[in-house]
Amino acid sequence: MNEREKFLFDLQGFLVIKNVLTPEEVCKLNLSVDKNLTKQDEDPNSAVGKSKTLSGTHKRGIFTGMLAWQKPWSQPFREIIVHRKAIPYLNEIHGRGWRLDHEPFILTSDYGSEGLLLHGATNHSFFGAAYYIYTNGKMRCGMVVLQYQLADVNEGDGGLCVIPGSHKANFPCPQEIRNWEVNPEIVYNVSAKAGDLIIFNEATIHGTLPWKNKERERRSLLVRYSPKHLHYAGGYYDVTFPDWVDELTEAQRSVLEPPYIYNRPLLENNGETVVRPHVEY
Ligand SMILES: O=C(O)CCC(=O)C(=O)O
Repeated sequence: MNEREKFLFDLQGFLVIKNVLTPEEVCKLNLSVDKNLTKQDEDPNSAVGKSKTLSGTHKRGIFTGMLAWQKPWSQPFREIIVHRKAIPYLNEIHGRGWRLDHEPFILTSDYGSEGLLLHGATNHSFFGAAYYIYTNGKMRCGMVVLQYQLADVNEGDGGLCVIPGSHKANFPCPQEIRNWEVNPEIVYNVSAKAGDLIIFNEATIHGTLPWKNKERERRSLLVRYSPKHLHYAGGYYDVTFPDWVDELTEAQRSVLEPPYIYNRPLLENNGETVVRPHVEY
């Protein structure tokens, strides 16, 4: 993570990193999805409350369970849970030791798909699972989201939106803003190309805007990580099961470890797995 990226992530609570995935990696991921289209569900977590501006004609779509899909379709998703280019970012913002918080999922939208109310812990009251602190020259976060775009998103298409800087906000976010009904100018629809990676903090106010692009559907892969001592959402894979854990690399298994500190396998920036005799932060 270079100085420019550190400045931007600290300032905005999110960061766009161009071309993290090669066109071949994007192709492989998309092919796996295309071969499993029948597994797409309506997203049960989609919620627009009373917001008229976030509503749509139907719910957004979701794919889950990709790590356990039939081979070879699971393989690109297994590779992505420890992507070499993502490791240095996670080491910088979580410090030494971090874990896959729960299973990756893919959000999809087509024309008319509804959005999702804006949400995020901010700095309003300390929430030990989603936070942002800067101390002794280091950033530290609760759960963060790595969103790999598998299709282009132009500003105005809809999809992921954020309120830049809101991870440091001290006052509660008014409901009208969470509904995207007033001050839409402070809400940024994050544009990115297929292969780009967006990292955002769960403390940053974010949500989903209704999908407006008639020609292209949304396809975003979300992989969420927490620091080594923390677990946010239900449904994490324990490294002691299921069976397919044996098929993973040492590095991939290390991020499925449950939350704990002592003698934890840690990932070096070069992808090597190490266990240190002392606790590292
Ligand atoms: O990428 C998006 O559309 C927002 C995802 C999100 O906030 C969520 O699913 O909780």
